[in-house]
Amino acid sequence: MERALLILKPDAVQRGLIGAIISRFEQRGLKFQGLKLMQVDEALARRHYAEHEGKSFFNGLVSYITSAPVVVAVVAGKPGTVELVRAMVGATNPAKAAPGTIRGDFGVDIGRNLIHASDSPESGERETAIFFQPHELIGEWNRSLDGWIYE
Ligand code: IDP
Ligand code: MG
Repeated sequence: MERALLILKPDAVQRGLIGAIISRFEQRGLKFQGLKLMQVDEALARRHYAEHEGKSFFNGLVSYITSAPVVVAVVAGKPGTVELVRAMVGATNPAKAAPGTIRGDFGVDIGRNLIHASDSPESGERETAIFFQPHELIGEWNRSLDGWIYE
């Protein structure tokens, strides 16, 4: 299974969009392996976004992601799942994100872009490991409709 970490950022939670956003992944047919509400602290934010350290938006990004609770989730599917999830999320800047994507349907500002999604299968594994303990994840579980989603 290929996995992506999702973070429904503080703006998504504050705006009451948890259900609307989670629904899209369920409706697409992706399977959740983990899901929780949490408060991200500064150390975790810096670790997660380490690749952006030193960029002009880094401090604002850390403040944003630590400003209020988030929902974190791991979604899994066949190879290609990370790319599919990124397509559902849309461009980083919601003002440029296509309608039909999460950012393109719910956001307008790059600093309030609602959701994080891993950008590669390797990032998916790295980020899953920093947000979830192994016992918080259900790796393999059967869903009766799986045969109607994958041939
Ligand atoms: P991504 O979330 O689409 O993968 P990245 O380039 O990895 O985008 O940037 C991580 C996050 O940093 C973005 O989702 C956004 O919250 C924030 N960010 C990126 N660029 C800017 C910017 O120019 N201004 C403000 N925030 C930014
Ligand atoms: Mg990124």
